[in-house]
Amino acid sequence: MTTRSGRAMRVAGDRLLANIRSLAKIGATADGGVSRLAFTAEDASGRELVRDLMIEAGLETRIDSAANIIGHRPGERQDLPALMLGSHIDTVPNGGTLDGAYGVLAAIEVARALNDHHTPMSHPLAIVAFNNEEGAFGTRGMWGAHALVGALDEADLAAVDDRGRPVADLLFEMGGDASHIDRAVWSADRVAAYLELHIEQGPVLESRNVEIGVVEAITGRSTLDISVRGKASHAGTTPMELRQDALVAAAQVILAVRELAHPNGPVRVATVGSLSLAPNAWNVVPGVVTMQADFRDVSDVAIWQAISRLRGEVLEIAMRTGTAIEVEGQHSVAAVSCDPGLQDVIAEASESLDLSHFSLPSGAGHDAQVIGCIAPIGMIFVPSKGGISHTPEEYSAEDDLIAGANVLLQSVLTYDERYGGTF
Ligand code: HGY
Ligand code: MN
Ligand code: MN
Repeated sequence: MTTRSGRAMRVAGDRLLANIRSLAKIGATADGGVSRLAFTAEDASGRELVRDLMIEAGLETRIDSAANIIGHRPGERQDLPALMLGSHIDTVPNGGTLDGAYGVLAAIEVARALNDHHTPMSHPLAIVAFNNEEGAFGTRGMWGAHALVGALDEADLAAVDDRGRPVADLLFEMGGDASHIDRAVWSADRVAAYLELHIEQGPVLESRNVEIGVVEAITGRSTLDISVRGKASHAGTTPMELRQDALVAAAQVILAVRELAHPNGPVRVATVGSLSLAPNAWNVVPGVVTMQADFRDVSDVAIWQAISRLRGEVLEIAMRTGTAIEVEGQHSVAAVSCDPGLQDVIAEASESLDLSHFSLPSGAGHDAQVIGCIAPIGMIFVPSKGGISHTPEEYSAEDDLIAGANVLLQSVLTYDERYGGTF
């Protein structure tokens, strides 16, 4: 795609990298990671920077009632629905500097490059920084994306986070408004397509020495709340055969969860990633354990099978250990396929930039899979060093980050040229 001056249009790579570094400073941790959890002061500062960058890029910027930050660029055809680009800037605790942030900043850079090169599009552009993708403090993940497609329920809005803070208050502090959450909803006819650029967060592209990932599908996932109730008692005087040790039972549940993943179980991956116990004292037999299990697979049926099998296994563990174990479905997000036409656009854009590309599923969840309820979606990956993510070691080469942003830019231009005349 050439500009009116005939030059091949590219993003301003140095500006993108500088913006990534600036955002990475907000919530920076001592070991090079970032803690910028949704609904925190760090999140609020990061959101301010993103709004400023959207305004600098010439976007008409607003905060919707779900506290999503949305930058609008008008198209030449008012009758066309918007081409939406986005990702998130909130992180996991002590996470990486690129997960989500890269996609938001690259999308803003694409809009700025189009304006710098005085390049109008037929489609309006909507650049979105989705609120609370990581599900901070026990709230639902992809929170802002769920709001945008109208998929939040009363329980989500009435929820209290695991610090005891009502989500409605948290939302208000970020510029949202739970009492008018319906105003955040976009109907399907308003979104032509959604594109998200993201780091792969896995090892596939690096292991194959490929520069661009064309995402075929995004994994489904189910998060379960598991509680184990035994009986706290004196660690010195309670005979082993009389104990109802909640942590011993929980350990068996954790191993059962592990066994439900390949090669022995139906799902691709299974994890118990968070656990708390009470009274959590060295000289007391644990009385209560609460934990969260996460099952993921591109087949929702496989996830359902894993949950069913786990429910059966915890009954046996409870009998064996004299405990009571409850498994409650917390949040599920369905697996979603990426639009074949958008996959072609991304592959062509990569080839036009002489970049190697490879098609793969996403093991991580993304806002894209929720937006997939109302629009065709496409995702572009760049390689993650060592496949590492959600930790301070998360890293992608600068050339790869710039290449991914150029693929996003070219995909936007190709899409607009191909579908801009229709409707
Ligand atoms: O958990 C995930 O896959 C995403 O990073 N929220
Ligand atoms: Mn993440
Ligand atoms: Mn992410």
